[in-house]
Amino acid sequence: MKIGLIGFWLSGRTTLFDALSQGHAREGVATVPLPDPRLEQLAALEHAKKVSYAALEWHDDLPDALPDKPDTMRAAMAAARPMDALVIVLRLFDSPYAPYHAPIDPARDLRRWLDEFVLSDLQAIENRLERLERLFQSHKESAGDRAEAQALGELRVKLNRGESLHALELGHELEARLRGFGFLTRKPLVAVANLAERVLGNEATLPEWQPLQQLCQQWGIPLVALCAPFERDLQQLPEEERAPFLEMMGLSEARLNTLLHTVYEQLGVQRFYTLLGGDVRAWLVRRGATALEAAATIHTDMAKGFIRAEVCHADEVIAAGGWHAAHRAGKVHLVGREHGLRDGDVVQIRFHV
Ligand SMILES: Nc1nc2c(ncn2[C@@H]2O[C@H](COP(=O)(O)OP(=O)(O)OP(=O)(O)O)[C@@H](O)[C@H]2O)c(=O)[nH]1
Ligand SMILES: [Mg+2]
Repeated sequence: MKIGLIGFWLSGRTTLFDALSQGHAREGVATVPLPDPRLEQLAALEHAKKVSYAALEWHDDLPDALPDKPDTMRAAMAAARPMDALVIVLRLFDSPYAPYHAPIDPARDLRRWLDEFVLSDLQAIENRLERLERLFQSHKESAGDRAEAQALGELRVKLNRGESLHALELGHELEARLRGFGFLTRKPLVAVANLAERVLGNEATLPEWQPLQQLCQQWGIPLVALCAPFERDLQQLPEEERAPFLEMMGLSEARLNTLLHTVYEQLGVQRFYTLLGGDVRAWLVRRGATALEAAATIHTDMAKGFIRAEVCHADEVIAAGGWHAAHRAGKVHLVGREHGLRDGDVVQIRFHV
């Protein structure tokens, strides 16, 4: 899944991206594994030869955007559409190099992005409705076109009222038709307040914090505070030195992990695990996915030849001391294709080819 970093010029996007990618990036794109202690425990119990984390694809290749240059904003919106989620980096540190809009005001910046999302989506809706209108005039439309026009009309009303389209349930068919638009106001969003290092951990005392937090709450956008250069430096330390370093700063966890976790939560996905031939692996599926969807994620042949799946939650596998032990303890269940998986299930597909 693609995660796009957006932010105004010099907000610290690339520094954050460097912290995420740790130098393993190509042309502003990096595959970043999701931290997963359960996977590591499973791997240890199964004596895995290979451990494969579920990963997200982070993008720092969206064009630079300046709030007072509409064409740069439009270009950024166009590049953001294909993303599955957007992380909006907001400057909350003072910098002599950031010449745009002098006082620091992350709430203003976030509002500016949200306004742009609304405008951009409205424009896309107008364009599509115009085209549909022409189709209706020539009486060549299908029932689906009619339903789409109606749905788009409703979306337009909501956007004009300044409401987000987040919570909107459209039904399977419409959802599929509208997916191609990549509506920005429907995307999972996470706001990042990029702080100066000296206020890290005390961000709530900043005068800019309250209005930002309020705006985020109003829009249902989770907010993560971090200092991008600090996180980048932290990642460069050997793993065993990170915890003491964080402690010294009065922090319990790397904020980068908080960000990864928050993005994961917003994506509407869940994890499942496979233990195949010494490769212990985490996969992502949509939240509430069935055993058959899990099979299809692994391999189309597994879905085609699906017979049954063996399922046991990773925590139970770990508690039992491994997959075979979980079997012996009667913890592994045999389920059919429609069985809904839980976040963290270990899944073994039985199939014929
Ligand atoms: N004090 C401070 N400086 C930061 C922070 N994050 C980034 N910087 C500095 O701000 C400058 C810009 O950072 P970048 O990460 O390149 O910002 P960007 O958003 O990618 O900028 P563009 O790609 O040019 O739009 C660099 O000099 C960073 O070292 C921060 O949290 N605190
Ligand atoms: Mg950059």
